Amino acid sequence: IHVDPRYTRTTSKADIYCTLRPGTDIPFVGGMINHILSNDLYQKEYVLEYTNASFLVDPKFDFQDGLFSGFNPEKKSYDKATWAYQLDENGVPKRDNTLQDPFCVFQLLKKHFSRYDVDMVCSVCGSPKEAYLKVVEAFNATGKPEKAGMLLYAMGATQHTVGTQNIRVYSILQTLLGNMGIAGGGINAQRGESNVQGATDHGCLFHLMPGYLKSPTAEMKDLATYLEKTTPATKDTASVNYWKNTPKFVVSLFKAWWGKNATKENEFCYHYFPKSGGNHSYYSIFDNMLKGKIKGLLIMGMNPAVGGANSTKIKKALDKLDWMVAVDMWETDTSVYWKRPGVDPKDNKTEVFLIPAAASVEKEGSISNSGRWMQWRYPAIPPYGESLPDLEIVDKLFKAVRNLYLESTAAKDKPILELAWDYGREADPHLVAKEINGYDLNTGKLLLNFTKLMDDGSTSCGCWIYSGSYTEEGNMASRRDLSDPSGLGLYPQWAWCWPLNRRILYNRASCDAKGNPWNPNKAIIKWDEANKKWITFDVPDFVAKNPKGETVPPETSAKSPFIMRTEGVACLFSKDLVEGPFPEHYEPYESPLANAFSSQNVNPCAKIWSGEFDKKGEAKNFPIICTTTRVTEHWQTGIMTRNLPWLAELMPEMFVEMSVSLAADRGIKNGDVVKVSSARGEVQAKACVTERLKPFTCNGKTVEMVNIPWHFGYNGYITGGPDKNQDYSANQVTTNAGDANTWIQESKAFLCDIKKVG
Ligand SMILES: Nc1nc2c(c(=O)[nH]1)N[C@H]1C(S)=C(S)[C@@H](COP(=O)(O)OP(=O)(O)OC[C@H]3O[C@@H](n4cnc5c(=O)[nH]c(N)nc54)[C@H](O)[C@@H]3O)O[C@H]1N2
Ligand SMILES: Nc1nc2c(c(=O)[nH]1)N[C@H]1C(S)=C(S)[C@@H](COP(=O)(O)OP(=O)(O)OC[C@H]3O[C@@H](n4cnc5c(=O)[nH]c(N)nc54)[C@H](O)[C@@H]3O)O[C@H]1N2
Ligand SMILES: [Mo]
Repeated sequence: IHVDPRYTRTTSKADIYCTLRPGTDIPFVGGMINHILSNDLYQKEYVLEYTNASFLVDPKFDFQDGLFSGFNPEKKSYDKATWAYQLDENGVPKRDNTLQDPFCVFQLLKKHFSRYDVDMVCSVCGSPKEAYLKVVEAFNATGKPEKAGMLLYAMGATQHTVGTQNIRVYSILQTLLGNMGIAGGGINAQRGESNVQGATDHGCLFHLMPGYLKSPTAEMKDLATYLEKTTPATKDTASVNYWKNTPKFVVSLFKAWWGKNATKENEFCYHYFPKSGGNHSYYSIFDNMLKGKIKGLLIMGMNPAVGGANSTKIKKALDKLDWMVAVDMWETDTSVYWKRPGVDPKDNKTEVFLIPAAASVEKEGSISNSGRWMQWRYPAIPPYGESLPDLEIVDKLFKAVRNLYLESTAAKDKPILELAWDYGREADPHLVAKEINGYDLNTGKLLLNFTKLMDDGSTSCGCWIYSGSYTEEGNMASRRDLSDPSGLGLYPQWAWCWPLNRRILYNRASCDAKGNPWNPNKAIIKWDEANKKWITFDVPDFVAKNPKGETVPPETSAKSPFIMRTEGVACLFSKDLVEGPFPEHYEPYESPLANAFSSQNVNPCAKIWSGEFDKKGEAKNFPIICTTTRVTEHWQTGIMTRNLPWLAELMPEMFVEMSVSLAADRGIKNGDVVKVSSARGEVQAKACVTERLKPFTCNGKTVEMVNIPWHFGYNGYITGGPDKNQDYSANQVTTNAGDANTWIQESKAFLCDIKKVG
């Protein structure tokens, strides 16, 4: 089943295709949820036992005209006090197992999504009813216990002001259908860059430390306060609440970083760790650069002059730098921004340094894929010329910085001088991998896995979820055994998977409370009642044996199958996101239509930037929807593919895809040069007039859409637009208005106008 605004190469392989207007996944899936709830298609036992459907919510909780209770219009944020459970005298959430109480999660969910009826949904999404119903019927049939359904998504879902809630709505759908934790189920984020999974796992996000531990903020004055604020607690004794182990993960992390200098007395060097204050995400960095608050930039393997949304603002921000160090394989559009078309290098004050980086095939290390498999790679050839692996570059950089402080006795320099940094003369990736796995500091041996971590300083671990990846038995990520005893494609001896080499997360949910698999033909784990033991094809996601080595019967783990949730169950209602406990449809920041669901047009908590270069377009000037996508022949900002003659020949220039009707309306023929303009800027490219794009009929109105591949810039063999001396790149027209939770840009749905040139 393919759900996409455009008919693509993927669509040509699909059994069922349904189009939708960019930015309308919540009504699309909301309608599926409504269909499940009105036709009793949810997996009853699963929903009752393994979700918070029966939990009672505060009767003061409310939802009116697109807003949940607790909204503060000045701050554009919610006070979440009323989004809480009713608690019994022991402080445990109250339940109604009949699911009839008007304030139980199930009834609130039903009420919320009852507004998403088929006609309303098809009108908002612009989806043909017949195709929509085919999707609904086929996918919702997977609610039967023995059936599985999987949902894959990537940037079509995330790059929206409601991006996080798009994924939330998928998770509610999959939970109602009992598709989480089973073979062939789940929600699979298709990770893009080869190691984007590893990057987030290891803390390359400003608000997280490795292993998804929350970064301390300035108010958290000491380690005790930090641990108290970030370790979830529950009074429900049935819930495993695995994050209760946070102190063990955090203390072991600080031991990995500051080694013997981290002691109980100095709070394991908690005070050495920089405290986060405010938003330091991608667009915030460039906003602060433009304001002159950031003077220097070290940029490693990234090309924001082409990849960043609203890239005119990005380039203007780069102009403000005193210095830039670019670590890359070659010059990128970003490192030569000072000589981009229309700019005189004499006007630029930035000093730019290039440090040559080795390519992925020239170095050793691991990458983690979308399935959390950590796979070890070996160099195929030595690094070219003077280039070095990034690890060695960072190692040399750190050592040089430390040398500058060697004489210092100032307290402020201790975090650098006392850092445990010892990966050899030429940094050895194996030593890094071992540090990540962690050590028993009493014996000096590598830890078996994270169940051995302690919060007293006797263990170290650079990323708790990877503990078990490099043990005394060796490097698990380098395993290459293709056996698959379950026949389910788990390949447990191929590479290594976090956590604990568990291939399917929450696999306790693949069986009923008694441990019988919902689908006996695809069992991952099952309880053998005759012999009173678990039969397992995957590492169980529950305590199958207690610390004494005794088998734990199924009833115990059935109460907490979703061990990472404080509640122990999957959450159909959750306080975690900023704009509401249920997903609600809001229009994109720039939309040709008013919201049909409420008078709240745009996500009330969206991240809206307000500066000289952050203009919003209105439909009266920019009536056409624009989206930006990839083509197979190019990679990302194109700097790795636009210089390869074969790929350049296959996909030689930027183009604008449009429907036959829009082209006719604007007097445009296939191959004509057209100008696409938005409130942020304009670009020129050739028109690609195609039957694959069709206008949408929404709320009785016809709306057109165009699409631009965003791989093109000004540096390289092929560049954006018909004129090599022009600065044309899709991101000059995109908006960087952001999702409310992650601040990712809305580059899949914004407004433009289009005209034939000349
Ligand atoms: N050859 C090649 N492969 C790549 C990349 C590359 O550049 N080149 N990049 C890699 C990276 S980093 C990533 S993140 C992935 C991205 O992989 P994808 O997300 O698959 O790629 P995109 O082409 O950006 O967008 C996906 C689709 O989303 C659709 N879409 C737009 N708006 C909506 C919407 O509101 N709802 C829905 N349901 N669909 C919508 C678009 O029409 C488009 O077909 O690809 C990775 N793979
Ligand atoms: N409009 C619009 N904008 C988008 C998107 C979209 O769909 N639409 N997608 C977004 C997405 S999902 C992504 S991931 C970003 C990508 O944006 P970027 O990450 O900025 O783009 P890349 O071209 O992948 O940049 C990778 C850089 O790393 C260099 N490189 C490659 N290997 C190595 C190495 O081993 N070491 C070092 N040091 N450098 C190396 C390459 O030469 C290149 O310059 O773009 C985003 N921008
Ligand atoms: Mo990506």
